[in-house]
Formats: sequence, C-alpha cells, structure tokens
Amino acid sequence: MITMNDIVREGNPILEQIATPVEIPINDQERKTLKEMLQYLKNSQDEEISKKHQLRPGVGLAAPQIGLSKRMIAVHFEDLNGKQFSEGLINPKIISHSVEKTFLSNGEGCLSVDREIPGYVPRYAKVTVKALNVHGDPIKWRLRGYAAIVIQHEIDHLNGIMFYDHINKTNPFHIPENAKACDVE
Ligand code: K1U
Ligand code: NI
Repeated sequence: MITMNDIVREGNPILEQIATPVEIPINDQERKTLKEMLQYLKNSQDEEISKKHQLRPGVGLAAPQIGLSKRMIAVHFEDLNGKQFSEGLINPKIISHSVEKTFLSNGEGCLSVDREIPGYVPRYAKVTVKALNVHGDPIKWRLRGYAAIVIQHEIDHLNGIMFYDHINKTNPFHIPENAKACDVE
C-alpha cells in the first residue's frame, strides 16, 4: 500500500518534469499503480486507516508524486452538489476551459509540500477534461468550481507545476479580474 513514505516532496526534480504519456493499452503494472493511488486516497480519508498509517488526507494524487513520471492521476472526492468523483485517469487533458477563474478562499495544500503556503491559487472556473479510465473506457467530465480546481491541481503535477507557482508574488491574496471565490464549506 502507498503511504506518506512513498510521497515525493518538493525539491525533487520529478515534480518539475513534464510526465510522459501512457501508452495505450496500459500494462498490468500501470493498472496496479493507478489502483493503488486511488486506494491511497480512500485510505487517507478513512479516519481509522489514516491514523494507523499516518496518512495525510488527499482528494487527488498524481503519479509524479509517487516518483513515477507518467500521465496518470487519481481523484476521490465529492463536489459541492454531493456528486462523487472516484476514478483513476490516464492521459487526462483539459480540452476547453472558461475565461472565468475561481480560487479556494483557504488556499491550497499539497501532499508533496510539508508547509503552509498562504495565498490564492487562481484556476479556471470550468473545465472539460478527457481521459481514459483504468478499464480503458473514455471519460469526458465537465467540471466546475471545486471539482475543476482539484483536477487542475492534479494535471498541473503532470506538467511540473506546483500550486504555489500560481500565487501572485507581490500580493499572494490578489484577486485577478474574472475571478470569484469558490467556497467549499
Ligand atoms: O495533489 C495533491 O497534493 C493532493 C491535494 C490536491 C488538492 C486539490 C485541490 C486543492 C487543494 C489540494 C490534496 O488533496 S490536499 C488535501 C485536501 O485538499 C483535502 C483532503 C481531505 C478532505 C478534503 C480536502
Ligand atoms: Ni499536489
């Protein structure tokens, strides 16, 4: 099982690299890894299991975060309407996005970053994402708000981008034009 010992931390060059597309059909090892990534997220959100294995809770995980520079991510969360997203995605791609932006009022965290970094992380308010799931079936998600934020955070990891790269350097709490807060709770 994946634990925090397997999570690569900031400063490791793999987090700055562009990950390689996964060849289709995916092989057994890739399928196994993607399933383990999703299981990490489920375990990390289970009070008992996360306490026992000291897992930091996560809603998403990208393969480079476990030291594998391949275009695979896992997500496990509910959006603001209670819709569940729980999937391993292969070669995810944002095929269109809104002009409008959004950001979490409490900022973002990252399993690969062991410190709090204050500031708003502006992201597209709506995105359409295409990918393949672990069975090789095509997925097309139209996401907004929180769900759009999570998927952009994970796809950024495949492109060597960290959440803090988006924070305004002179004023971390600057709100760009076209941006509205996305309130999770
Ligand atoms: O990729 C990662 O490092 C995981 C990260 C993803 C993330 C997406 C969007 C905004 C912030 C962070 C996390 O999952 S941090 C933990 C988190 O946001 C969370 C965990 C459990 C319940 C609710 C939220
Ligand atoms: Ni992250």
